Amino acid sequence: MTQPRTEVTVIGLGAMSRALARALLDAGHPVIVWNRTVSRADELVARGATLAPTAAGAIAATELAIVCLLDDGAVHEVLAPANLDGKLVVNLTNGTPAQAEKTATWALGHGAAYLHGGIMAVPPMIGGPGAFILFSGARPAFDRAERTLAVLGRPVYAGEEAGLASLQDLALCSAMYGMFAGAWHAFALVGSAGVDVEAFDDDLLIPWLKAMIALLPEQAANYEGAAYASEDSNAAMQVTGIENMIAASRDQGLPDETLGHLHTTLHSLRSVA
Ligand code: FVH
Repeated sequence: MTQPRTEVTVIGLGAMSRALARALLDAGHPVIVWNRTVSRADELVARGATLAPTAAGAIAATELAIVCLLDDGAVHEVLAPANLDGKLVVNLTNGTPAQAEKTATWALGHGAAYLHGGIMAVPPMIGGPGAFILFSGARPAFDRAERTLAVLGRPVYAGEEAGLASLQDLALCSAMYGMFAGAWHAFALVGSAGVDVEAFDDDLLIPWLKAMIALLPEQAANYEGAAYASEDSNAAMQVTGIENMIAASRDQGLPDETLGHLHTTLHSLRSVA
């Protein structure tokens, strides 16, 4: 006999929460939704979700509430009037570890179990094989919800401290934005000389980045501070290369801020070597 699927409340219906609600509905979960802008629920109601008139009402309707709003301020504003006693609140709103710890303490103080999450996916990836979600908080709370949360993406337990998921989420996003910032700068550099940016991306940049990713395990194993150099790629040589990148950017009339911090960190590494 098939088990009935857990009822889930989804608070917030931005691009991400709508994707979360859709994945839950597709997996057969009854879903109660609430959003400040009511019209954003239309598509989900048409798919079978129930729209609650208030956030407090949506939270009262089920044992498990997933909250995914713009920021920590919105979370507190929306949850303040709700009765959290006996609920499991899973907060997937991006924020700092300190905010997660504070919200966890607040939710536990109101009788709820609490998990904080970091979604490592963009909305179209939700429910697909590439998505994973970091969770931190009490292990029994994670175990209780894991099967339902797995519908959204691969659940990864990050530890008991509520801030650990956010810490790793922000670290992963920092690495991602570092890569994107470098790529955007590279597009600007070659584009400024009339090189076909799409061909550059396909033929050169993507294979180059894939090859460089293979160096990360060695860098992680030898990580000692904020930068990395080796016998094969010493710091002084890297500083010279970065100075050339900065000079070329200036010659092409482009900003070079994304390179400045690399120059500073590698320069300091050279001075301690
Ligand atoms: N979308 C993405 O690519 C990323 C992927 C990784 C995880 N993030 C985080 O997910 C959170 C929500 O992001 P989102 O993409 O859904 O964001 P929006 O589409 O801008 O929707 C924002 C929702 O928050 C509601 N909201 C904002 N302020 C308030 C408030 N003061 N009171 C009540 N609700 C508020 C907003 O409501 P409305 O504007 O529709 O009325 C949306 O429901 C976020 O933490 C990302 O970092 C997404």
